[in-house]
Amino acid sequence: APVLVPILGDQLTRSLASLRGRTKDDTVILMMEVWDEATYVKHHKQKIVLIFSAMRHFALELRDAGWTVDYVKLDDENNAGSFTGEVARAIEDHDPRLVSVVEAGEWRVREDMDQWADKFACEVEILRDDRFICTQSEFDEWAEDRDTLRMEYFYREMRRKTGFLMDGDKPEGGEWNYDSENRKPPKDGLSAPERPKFEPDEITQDVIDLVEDRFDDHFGSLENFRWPVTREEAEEAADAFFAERIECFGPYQDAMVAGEDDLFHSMLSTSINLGLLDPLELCQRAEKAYKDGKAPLNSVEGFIRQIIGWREYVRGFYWHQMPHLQKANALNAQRGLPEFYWTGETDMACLADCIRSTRENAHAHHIQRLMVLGNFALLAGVNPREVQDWYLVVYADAYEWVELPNVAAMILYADGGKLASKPYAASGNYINKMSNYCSGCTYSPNKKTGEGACPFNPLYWLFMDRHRERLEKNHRIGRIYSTWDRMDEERRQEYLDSAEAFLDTLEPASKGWAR
Ligand code: FAD
Ligand code: DLZ
Ligand code: SF4
Repeated sequence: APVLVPILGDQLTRSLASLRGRTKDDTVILMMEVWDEATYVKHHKQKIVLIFSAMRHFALELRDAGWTVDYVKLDDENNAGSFTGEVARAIEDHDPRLVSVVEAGEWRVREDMDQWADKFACEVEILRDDRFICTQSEFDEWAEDRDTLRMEYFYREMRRKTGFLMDGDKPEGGEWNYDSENRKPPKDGLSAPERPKFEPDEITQDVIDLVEDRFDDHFGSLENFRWPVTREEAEEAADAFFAERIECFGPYQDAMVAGEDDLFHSMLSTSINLGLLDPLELCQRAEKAYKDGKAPLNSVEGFIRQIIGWREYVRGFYWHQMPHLQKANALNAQRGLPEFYWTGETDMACLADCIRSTRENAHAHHIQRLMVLGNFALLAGVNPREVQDWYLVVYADAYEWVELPNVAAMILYADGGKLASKPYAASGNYINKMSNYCSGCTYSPNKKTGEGACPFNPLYWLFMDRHRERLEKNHRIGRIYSTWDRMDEERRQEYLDSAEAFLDTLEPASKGWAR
């Protein structure tokens, strides 16, 4: 009897723990396109194409290398529609002596997986996903006894653990973090070299047809599908980043330019999360670019921090805070998600551009997700569940373990400040400084209230006023209230009225776009 190795859609690497040490004539690999996964939220069409196409390519690669792969397509006649149903069917077909699987990235799936040992009449082993460098017990130990969890201190531990950019026990260059050098506003006409784009091959085209047929009512356009779907393509995308964009990655990390959808970002998250690229290898390449004098320390440190810092940290945080993180709503935000998040129909130029990119590319870069889309949802008091669903649907790199901490804790402060030391609330001034959006907007960032005022301005003060009791005590934000208190009563009222008048114009989403 063979060993059955189920490989999930975001576990597409030959160095997966469940394949290590297995022999080809003694193993059946199971890969399954299942309806449950494709619809637990109504994912962006490109996200489904990406995952199915990458799965199909990976299955071929495994077969070419001599592995036996049982690949279940979405439309296969007997497809049971769920991971558990398909594993049960494969156990009947192959009569394995053992099911060996790598733990799922998401709570929902891991709960099901934890039942397998009881459900199935054969042994089941669930292996740790060692594509991540920090184990959960390591994270939990670090988090224990801390009221607040800060990425920065966790990150230093990961620097020590991996040895990246370490000079003995000191950080390279003397500082752990060079973010202060990474806030350059975009110069006029800032543009970046175009990233490699991968035209759909026959396999991808088949999946595109399937998705157009079966997921027609899902959000997003398929026209622009150019994501890497194999390790080879992903490597090419990484090569281009290290050759052409990493130098400016740091300085312009927070910049936004209308129509420039990628700027100097790596655009590698989809490939890393699928398993096509190894995060540690990318950090090694970044460090080498610095050592070879091809990229400045602030760029390289910033890139490495995103990966061994933020990426590892949010994963640890997710498992540490689940399942209650899903329901957290510390600021008691109750508004429905505005319809324009789905349609892009808003006269706020910054939001319109970020939503356009989201629809066309299933991507928006970090500062767009954080300071435009996220900041608006925070200030407008949109309820966390709907914002979570939106982010999980619309981005091709979105899995709950990475999406949820970023949305609930980072942008919405729904965890009450365990992850972020203060809410990332900002007025129009910030967006105006870091982008060229405002010059093409019907609103003016310099106008504070009344007609033509940038809505972020009054919303900012409404938010601060509403949450005064909680935020006044926060030493990073409390000072802002002296500015508020110095305004005369009438001025404060103008802000609040202006904000309420704007909020009254928001239409909540008209149909079930997400579920
Ligand atoms: P780069 O800017 O080139 O960064 C390099 C890599 O660092 C990324 O590929 C990613 O792997 C990692 N990284 C950077 N920031 C983060 C972060 N905050 N959390 C985790 N990893 C990070 N990233 C996802 O992969 N999936 C998501 O569902 C997701 N949802 C997000 C939601 C919100 C509200 C915010 C603010 C951020 C979210 N991020 C998410 C993080 C980040 O925006 C994306 O990883 C990034 O935009 C991907 O593009 P890139 O590969 O060009 O990133
Ligand atoms: C996101 C996704 C989708 C849309 N479809 C599938 C699928 O049909 N088969 C599969 O193996 N994986 C899919 N995925 C990715 C899974 O949701 C992902 O592996 C989970 O995060 C596991 O926790
Ligand atoms: Fe966005 Fe306000 Fe600038 Fe318009 S004026 S682009 S709404 S920040």
